[in-house]
Amino acid sequence: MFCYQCEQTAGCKGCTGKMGVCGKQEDTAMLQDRLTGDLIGLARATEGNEHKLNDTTHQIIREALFATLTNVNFDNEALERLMDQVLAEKYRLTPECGTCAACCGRNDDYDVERLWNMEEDQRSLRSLILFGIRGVAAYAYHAATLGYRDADVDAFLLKALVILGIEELSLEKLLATALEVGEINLKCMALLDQANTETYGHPIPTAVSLTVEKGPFILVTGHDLHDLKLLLEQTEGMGINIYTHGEMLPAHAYPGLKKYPHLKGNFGTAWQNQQKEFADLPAPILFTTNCLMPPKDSYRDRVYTTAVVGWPGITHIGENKDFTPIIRQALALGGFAEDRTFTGINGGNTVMTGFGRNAVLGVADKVIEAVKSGAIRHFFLVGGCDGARGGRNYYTEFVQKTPKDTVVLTLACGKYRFNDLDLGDIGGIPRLLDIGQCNDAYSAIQIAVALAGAFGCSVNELPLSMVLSWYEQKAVCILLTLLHLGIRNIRLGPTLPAFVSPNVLKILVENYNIAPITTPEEDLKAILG
Ligand code: SF4
Ligand code: SF3
Repeated sequence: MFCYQCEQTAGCKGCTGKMGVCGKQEDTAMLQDRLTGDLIGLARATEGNEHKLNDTTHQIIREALFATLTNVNFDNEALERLMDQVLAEKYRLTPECGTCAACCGRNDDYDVERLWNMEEDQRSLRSLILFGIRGVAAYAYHAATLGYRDADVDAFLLKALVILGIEELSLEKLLATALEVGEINLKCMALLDQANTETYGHPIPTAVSLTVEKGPFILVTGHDLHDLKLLLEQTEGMGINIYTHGEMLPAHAYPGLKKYPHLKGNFGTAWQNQQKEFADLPAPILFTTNCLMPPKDSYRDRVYTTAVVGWPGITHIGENKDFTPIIRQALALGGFAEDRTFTGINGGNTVMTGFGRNAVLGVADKVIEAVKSGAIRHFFLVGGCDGARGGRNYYTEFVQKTPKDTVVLTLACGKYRFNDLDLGDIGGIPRLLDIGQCNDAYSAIQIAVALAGAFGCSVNELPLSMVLSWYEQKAVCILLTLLHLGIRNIRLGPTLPAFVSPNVLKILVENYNIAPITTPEEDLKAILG
C-alpha cells in the first residue's frame, strides 16, 4: 500500500506495508485506490454524455470520494459495493463501450499506482487536487443530504477527476487546477452553510455542559447534523439523553437542534482520544462521519456507523435510518448511576459554541469600535483538525499566551486543545469565539471578509493571523480556498503535508508566504511585532 494523504502518515513520508497509522489495512488502501481509479473512469465516461447525467451520478461520486477520506470507511465490502455502483453507472452512460473493441480509452479506469510513481512535483500537485476534491465531496455530500446541490460543484468534481487521469499536464495547469479546487470549495462551503442555516437556523452562542446526567444516553460523533436530528426525533420522550462528541459539539447552537431538551451536553474531546474515552462508557456511540479509529474490544459492541462511515463487523445503520438497535442498547446499558462531569483537557466544565457569522456580525459595530479604540489589538484564527502527533500542544500554549487585548476565533476539532479555557472578554466580547465545525470554515471567511469591508482593506491587511492545524483532506480543500482568496502568511502545523514537494512548497512560500509553526513565543512575537 501507499497512502500519504493525512498528517499522521508514517514518518511524515507515507504509509506503506501492511497497515497505515490510522489502522487502514493494505487491502483496504488498494480498494480505495481502485475506487478512485474507477471514479476517473466514470468521469471520463461522462464526457459527451452530459445529457445522461442525473443526481444519482453525482451522489455516487460524492459518496465514493467521501469514503476515501481519512478515518471514514475501513469496510472492504462497503468499498466494493461503491465500486459496483461506480462501474454500473459508467456502463449506463457508455453501454456501447462493452461491445466495442476500438480501445479509444473513453471510459477506461485509471491505475492510481501511476500517480504515486510520478515525478515528485507532478505527484505533489495531483495529490493536492485529489485530496482537495475528497474534502469538497464531503461538504457536497452533507449539503446534498439536506437537499442542497450545486451544478458547478458537481461538474467540477468530474472535471478534476478527468484531469487526474491525463498523463501529460504542465505544472502550471495542475497548480491552476489545485487553486480551482479552492475556488469551487468556497462555493461548496457556502452551499453547506446555506443548507445548515436554512434547515436549523443560525447558530446562537450557547454554553454547553460537560456533565453527563444519570440515566440512559447515546453519544453522537462526526459532522452530520441530519443524522443527529433524526436520532433526536427517534429518542424523543424515551428517557434517553443525547450527548455530542468531537465535531458534533457545535450542534448545540442551532435553534432547530437545541430545541430538543434531551440534547444535553458534550462528552469527551477530539477524535484521537476516543479509544481511551469510550472504553468504560455505559452507552452506545453513533459515528455519522470521520474520524473513526479502530474500535477496541472494550467498546466495539457499542459502536454504530451510518452514512459513508464503515468498519468491518460493526453494525451499520442503513439508509432507512432506523436507530432502534442503538436505542435498545442505550436503554439496556442504562448510563451512569449518578451525574458525572468530565472536564475538558484544561479542567473546564463548560464550553461555549455558536459564534457563527450571524452571531459575530450581529455585534460587528461593537467589534469594529473595539478595534478602532485599541481595545482589540489583534484577531487570531486558531483552527483546524486535532490529531495524535506530538507537538499539537503548541495550539494550547499559543492560545494561553495570546495577550489579553486579542481575540481568538476557532473552529473544527483542534479547539478541544483550549476550548475549556476561560479567556475572559473584551468589553463584553468573549475572547474565545467558537465558530463551529471544520464544515463552518465558510462562516470564518465571511467574518474576515466583512471585517475587511468595514475597515476598507483587504483580509491580508486586517489585524488577523491564521494559525492552522491540519489532519485530513477537508483541511486540504479549506487551505486551497484560503490560497484561492489570496490569503497570505498562514502558519500551518503541526507538520507540513508529506505530499507537498520542495518545489511546490517553494511556490506556496513565494506566492503566499505560508510558513510552518515554530514555537508559540516565536510565532506570537513575529505576528505581533
Ligand atoms: Fe496513513 Fe493517513 Fe493514509 Fe491512514 S489515511 S494510511 S494514516 S496516510
Ligand atoms: Fe476533526 Fe477528524 Fe479534521 Fe472536522 S474530526 S476537523 S480531524
